Amino acid sequence: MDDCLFCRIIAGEIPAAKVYEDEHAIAFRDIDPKAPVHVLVVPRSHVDSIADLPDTLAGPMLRAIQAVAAREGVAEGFRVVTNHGPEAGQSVFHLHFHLLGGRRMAWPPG
Ligand code: DGP
Repeated sequence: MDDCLFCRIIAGEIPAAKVYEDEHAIAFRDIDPKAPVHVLVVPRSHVDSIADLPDTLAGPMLRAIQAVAAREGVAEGFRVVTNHGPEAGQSVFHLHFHLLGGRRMAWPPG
């Protein structure tokens, strides 16, 4: 999608600090990190949010999250968040999983 920020990052039109990529997913550092490790794990194909995630991508996205956690050195403790819709705080409408780690997490989240 031409007007999608993350599609443009995936296409290489907008720079991002990429930390991982495979056939289905790419991952890059969040521009406004909320933890020492804050990576966005994103499907290459455009999906608006988790509400539209097809079965064929569900497993690959989780595998990519596991791989990024290992690569970032937080496999022992990390949090995964995805926001669906403005009410939940979604601001970029291309599915992304926030992978957060490197500090102790509070619960419940805000
Ligand atoms: P959400 O609010 O859940 O839709 O998260 C969107 C995240 O995307 C937010 O944490 C900030 C991040 N973000 C927004 N614009 C950019 C950008 O241009 N580059 C990168 N790396 N991250 C961005």
